[in-house]
Amino acid sequence: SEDQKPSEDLREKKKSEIQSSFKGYEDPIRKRFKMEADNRPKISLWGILKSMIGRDMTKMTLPVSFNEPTSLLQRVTEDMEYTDLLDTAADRADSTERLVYVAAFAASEYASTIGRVAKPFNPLLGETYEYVRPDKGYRFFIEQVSHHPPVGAAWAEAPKWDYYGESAVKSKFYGKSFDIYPLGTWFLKLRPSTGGEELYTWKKVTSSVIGIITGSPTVDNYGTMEIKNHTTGEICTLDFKPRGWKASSAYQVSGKVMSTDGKTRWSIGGRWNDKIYARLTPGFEDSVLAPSGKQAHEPGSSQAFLVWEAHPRPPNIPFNLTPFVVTFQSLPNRLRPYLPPTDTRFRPDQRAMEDGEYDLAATEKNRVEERQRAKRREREARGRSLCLGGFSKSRDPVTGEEFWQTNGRYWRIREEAEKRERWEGA
Ligand code: CLR
Repeated sequence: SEDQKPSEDLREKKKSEIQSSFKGYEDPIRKRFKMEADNRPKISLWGILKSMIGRDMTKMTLPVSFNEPTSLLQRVTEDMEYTDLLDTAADRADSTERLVYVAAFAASEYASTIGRVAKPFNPLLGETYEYVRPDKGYRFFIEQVSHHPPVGAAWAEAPKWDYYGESAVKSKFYGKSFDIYPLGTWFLKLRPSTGGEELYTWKKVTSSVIGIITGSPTVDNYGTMEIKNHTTGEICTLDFKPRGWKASSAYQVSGKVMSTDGKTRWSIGGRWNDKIYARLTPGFEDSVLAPSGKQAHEPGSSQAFLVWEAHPRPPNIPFNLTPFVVTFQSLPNRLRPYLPPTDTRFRPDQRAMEDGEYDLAATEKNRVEERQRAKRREREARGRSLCLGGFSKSRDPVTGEEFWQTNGRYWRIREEAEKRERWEGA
């Protein structure tokens, strides 16, 4: 069975599967937008929101100047910024140490939320977004599989891991804060150097816009995350502290990795906007060995080591985006023929937003949404299946939780699109 196979076999197999999807990504990644700075009109958030207390996000219509030039599909793609942590995790010989890196990955997803009090564009039903990084060895795909309620199904693959899950949120505006509760479970299949495959899951914590009334809106993330290795039974808990009144509690995250007997192996601490450290519980030093047989960290120390550090945030990027996000909407000529018309990169409204043409963005947004309604009616009439990614709802046999399983349809059609020089089935 797959459980026992040596890691090289499993990793090689995946590597050869995803290789052909790297086509189209030969150009260097994008470094900046056309526009130098966003001159968004400064409007009071409270002034606009006060009439919407009690509503959820799907029932709030906001001027396009509250948007940022990303889509919700791309906000999920932001999870891919620190996948090097997963590569590192897979190469650690000790399972509790792997869990430290996986947990750091789960927490790293929040670093990019700082300074981003803006609404991403709502994906249309059937909208897709692919993001491939040959330099990092992964391919990522996400598709909007439901409109009411909005649901995105995501699937990422690399030689050492698969990461997949459902992006769906519940949201509510309480007046004081605007809270977003993610619903789906995220799954990670890791192929450790020691062989076989491991399954990890976790759920995302609450994101919240606070300081709306006082006029200094900020994004906070809080709650407890439980990252579980279902293969070994080991658990990591991470506690994201709510910002509160004291500046010192902002961004704080702390937690521990426990072995199956409930003993704490590692303590984890730091700030999710900056750095995360881990410290081995004294007495466990001998059991954590690097694959080479050398001690994984400085010998004899129960000193904290740096697990993760956030990438710098250059201050001059429009909309307070990260350099990683700036690469998302780039559309080089070599990539064009590989993309289906449903890809977010073709949305004229988002493109206009990125170029700072806000009025155009607003009219294009209406046009796109209108066209989408017409297209949906037409498609329903023809009874065509919508799902390009070949997603279907399944239940994981190990955790018992629901998830969107893909049959790999998207990447298969993409490969054939090359031969036919156009997309079919979109
Ligand atoms: C959180 C992680 C989930 C996917 C997801 C969905 C909705 C996103 C949320 C994440 C982050 C916060 C978010 C939210 C939609 C709106 C909200 C971007 C990425 C912003 C901060 C709200 C802005 C407030 C407006 C009134 C301007 O997997």
